[in-house]
Amino acid sequence: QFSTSLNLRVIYTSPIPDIEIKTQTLPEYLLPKFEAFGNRRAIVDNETGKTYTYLEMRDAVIKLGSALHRLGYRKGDVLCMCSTNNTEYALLILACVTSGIILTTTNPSYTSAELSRHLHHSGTVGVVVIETLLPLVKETIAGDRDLQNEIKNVIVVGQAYGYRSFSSLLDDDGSLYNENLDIDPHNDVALLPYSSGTSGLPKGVMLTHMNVVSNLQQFRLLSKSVADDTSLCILPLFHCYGMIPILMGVVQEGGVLVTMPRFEPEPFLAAIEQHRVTILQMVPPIALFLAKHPMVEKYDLTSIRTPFCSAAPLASSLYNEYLNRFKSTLVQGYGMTELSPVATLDTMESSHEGTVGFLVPNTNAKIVCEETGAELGPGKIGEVCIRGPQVMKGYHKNAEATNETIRDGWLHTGDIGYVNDDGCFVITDRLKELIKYKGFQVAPAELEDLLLTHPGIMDAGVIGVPDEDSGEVPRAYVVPKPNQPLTQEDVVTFVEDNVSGYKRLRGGVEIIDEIPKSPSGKILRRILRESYAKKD
Ligand code: 4UU
Repeated sequence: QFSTSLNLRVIYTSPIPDIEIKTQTLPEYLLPKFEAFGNRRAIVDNETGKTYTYLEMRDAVIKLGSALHRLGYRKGDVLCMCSTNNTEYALLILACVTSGIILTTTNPSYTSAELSRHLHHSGTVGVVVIETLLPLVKETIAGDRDLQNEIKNVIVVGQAYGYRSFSSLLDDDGSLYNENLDIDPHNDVALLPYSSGTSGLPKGVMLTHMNVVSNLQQFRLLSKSVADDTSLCILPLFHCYGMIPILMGVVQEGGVLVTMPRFEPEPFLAAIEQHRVTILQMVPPIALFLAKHPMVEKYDLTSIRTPFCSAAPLASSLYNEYLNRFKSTLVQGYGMTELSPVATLDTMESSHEGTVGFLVPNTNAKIVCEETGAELGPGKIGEVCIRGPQVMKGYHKNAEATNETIRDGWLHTGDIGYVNDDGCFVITDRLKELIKYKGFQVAPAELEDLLLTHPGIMDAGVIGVPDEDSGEVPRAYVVPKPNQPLTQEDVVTFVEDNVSGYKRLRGGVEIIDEIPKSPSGKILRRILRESYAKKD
């Protein structure tokens, strides 16, 4: 699917005709569906067995919206959720997006310093936290005057003396629900997940109501998720993948979402068997586990109809191993937080080794040459750029990064790829500095900033290096200060002590004399990557 005109524009479109996307807010889009699905099961907590039907879920989100208004939260206020997956998380996401409150989310493995930056940067005025993470939140706020002034409440999922409980919000009568609903679908932000984009530190991604309403309708045409689907929500709800395609994608069809707090092999397999899961959204390390681990044979996983994999490159060998074991192709999707998040999708029928499928409808793509900016035809490799109603409004309080990323309406993904003869997209490499560890984002700039605070380090550069189990792992290159004893272990330990577990320097450390840089001072990561590749 492409067209070439005289001025050499090569713009790709979806094989599916564009659809009409009505201008709507998320409450206008979602709530009537919940009402129509009535007494069907909507969300189930795998740990506690707690279940909500669609009507109960609708009532719960209205009560939560009303309770938040009663507590003083107004349209546009930012609430932050710090939790692993549970039904409360799903309810809070739906409550915020259907009541004008902006939800931002953190990785539950954050350290206090990481959480502190997130709370400051996002302008959070209220926190919802699970009991086990309350000490972290308390410690983070207690040491910080500004956070103490800004944050109105800390609401606890579970029980904690002296704190308002999430369950008490569900006792609200719902009468104030309508108070925050004067929402502008094109401008008002619904969700504020964090992503480092093509460079630098994590940034708040402003997804408007129409970004999300559009993407939900765009991907449903290809994804073929259906009303009798049951999905196991094992991927984190704090990430765009969990919030939008998994949670909202399943509930917009009337399916069942089973929440699970973390990946543990036996409970994961048991949950698939017990709940007869039909649609399983994965990242490559989970697909790898299913394709390879002997334990998998002990469980009945025949209920899985749609094994879906996204968020990081899927190796051809893994695609084939999965096919051999399950006699079923893995269906892939490609996108990014900044794209709400879906840009391309496979279908069961179209899934091919190595491709990420077709553009979703109402979406254009171009592949541009990194050097000349020329638009490239099928088979030619360049940077993938995307245009459509799912392109974010911008980065929160960062016009510079927004203008660098969105140019003339085109979102520059920082991914390298091409379009094959069938019109399917193939992602071959990453131009941007982002590292993906098990599908989680690790921003090299963040680790470099940290390394520079070490008293023995003069300069530092971080890259991702390939790893079979997790996709990529961070590796640091450091220049010691003169006459300072610095060992590789010092550096690994220093990072380990200061960041969440998933950002650790699993790819090792190399002590070098100089970090290669461009004349403008940018780290030439390509040279570090090449030097690493030569080592093998
Ligand atoms: C190679 O990971 C995501 C979004 C995931 C997603 C989930 C369900 C996409 C479509 C879908 O249906 O977002 P971020 O912001 O965390 O990371 C985005 C980056 C991309 O720019 C790319 O480098 O993650 C990488 N990526 C992929 N790489 C995402 N999907 C793929 C993929 N193959 N299929």
